[in-house]
Amino acid sequence: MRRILALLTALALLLACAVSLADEGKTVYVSDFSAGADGWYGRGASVAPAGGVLKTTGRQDSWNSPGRDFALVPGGYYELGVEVLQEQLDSASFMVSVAHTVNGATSYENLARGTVKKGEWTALKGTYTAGDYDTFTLYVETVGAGTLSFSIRGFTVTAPNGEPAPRPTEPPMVISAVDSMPALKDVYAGKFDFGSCVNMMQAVNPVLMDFVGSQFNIVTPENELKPDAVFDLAASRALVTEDETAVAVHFDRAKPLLDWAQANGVKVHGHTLVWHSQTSPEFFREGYRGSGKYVTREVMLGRLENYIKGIMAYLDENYPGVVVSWDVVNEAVDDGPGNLRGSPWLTVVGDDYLHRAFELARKYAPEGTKLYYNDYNTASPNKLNGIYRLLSSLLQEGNIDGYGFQMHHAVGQPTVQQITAAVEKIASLGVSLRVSELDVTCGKPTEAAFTAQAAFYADVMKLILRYADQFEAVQVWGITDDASWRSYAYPLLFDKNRNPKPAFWAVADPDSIK
Ligand code: 9MR
Repeated sequence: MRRILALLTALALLLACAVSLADEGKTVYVSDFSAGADGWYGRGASVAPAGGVLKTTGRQDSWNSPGRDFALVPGGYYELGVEVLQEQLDSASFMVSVAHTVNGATSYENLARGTVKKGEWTALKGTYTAGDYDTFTLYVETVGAGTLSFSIRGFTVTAPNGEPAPRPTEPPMVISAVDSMPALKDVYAGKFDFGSCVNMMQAVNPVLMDFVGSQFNIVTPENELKPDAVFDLAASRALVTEDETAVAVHFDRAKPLLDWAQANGVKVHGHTLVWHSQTSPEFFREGYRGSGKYVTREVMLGRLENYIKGIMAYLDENYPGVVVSWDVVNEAVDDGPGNLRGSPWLTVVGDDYLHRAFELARKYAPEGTKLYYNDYNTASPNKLNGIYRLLSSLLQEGNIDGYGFQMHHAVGQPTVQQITAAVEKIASLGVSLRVSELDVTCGKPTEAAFTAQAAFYADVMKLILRYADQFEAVQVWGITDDASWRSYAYPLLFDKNRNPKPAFWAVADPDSIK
């Protein structure tokens, strides 16, 4: 039905809008702005048509743009063209992008790119094969240059192969078992929390989030509390003229999930305050300039303090009690001999940077917040020894509460015996434990692969249950197979239609698998 409606609307659009059908019926849409905005509107900006041109002003962010809704046909192949003019910068990069929605969830793709020199009308051209979405909004945005005003003219959408045909109808999506499934949060209630990671695009999909709430009682923002999402480079640069240690933070990407968690009484695990990866290189440099020298240890510790303080203060004020635990430092041990891995933190602060991070997290986190060190490949012997040494040293200062085993595994790799040895060794330190990022790849989606995957999940859960007194949470790293960072190997508990896989039933009842 959705596709028939899309096709009918596409045909109606063909007949109704300012279309040049003269060239053999192949142009789907032309906007010359001669008769007004022609359905274009401002996305976080103001748009005004005049003399065949649409001018966009009042932008605050790079996505602020002129946009228009199009009834594209899923599966249809289109060519896009537009001319862009800007008169403020020597040159600026632009993109034509599409925002599409399916079941209320919006996602984005960039379709054409180009550099526009000051005062020169420049053509951007691209192609797009429309995906299987309910709605499509095409828009023209800058890459950075958030406040730049610009004009567009001659926006065209062409179907060079003739009128695009709708994709053959696929069987409707079946969500069969949801009502009759046990909830993992209930299965493990009283032992440990059970959760998943959730990203921003998922957090704004109410249907999906109802499902998340039905299964899980703790969520980790997949990327939205990482330093590259939270550290506000432009605002920090503005502050740093007064004080080299000043840091500005923002939570634009994390807010949808935090709002949902707060409204639904679901706990949040924060990931991550300090990491060698996904941290702006400018964070470590004078004036927050890429060309600046590394700051001194003292300045960097001041920045670390202000960063952690800013995060904790914002969350405590706006989401009191929601974030119950943090990965204070992520993945600091190398994969070789188990020493501290090279990172700007190590270079600029020195080898006590983890100790200082935990000290500051303890100082500013609300009382009762659990502070974790989080890492992967714990079952590899050298790394296990390195992690053990690090935890022992952090424990001497008393600011760490626990260890997070990421557990990104494949069926049988590592072996359950190796994982058991790792859990035993870390558990012997007496710290809290969590499985922070559990997934188990299984190769192709065959019955045999899913059965082997289920058996491995069951073994891991049996192990965790033996240490249930120490484990505070088990969290899978993703909701459905298609949304996993390793979607190519089907690592999670639910398929793309949210149907439970054998792995789900194994986790829900590990003893059912002998
Ligand atoms: O799942 C995350 C993926 O969306 C990101 O692109 C990636 C970028 O680093 O990070 C993934 O999550 C990682 C987590 O933050 C730390 N442990 C490994 C996870 C998988 O790569």
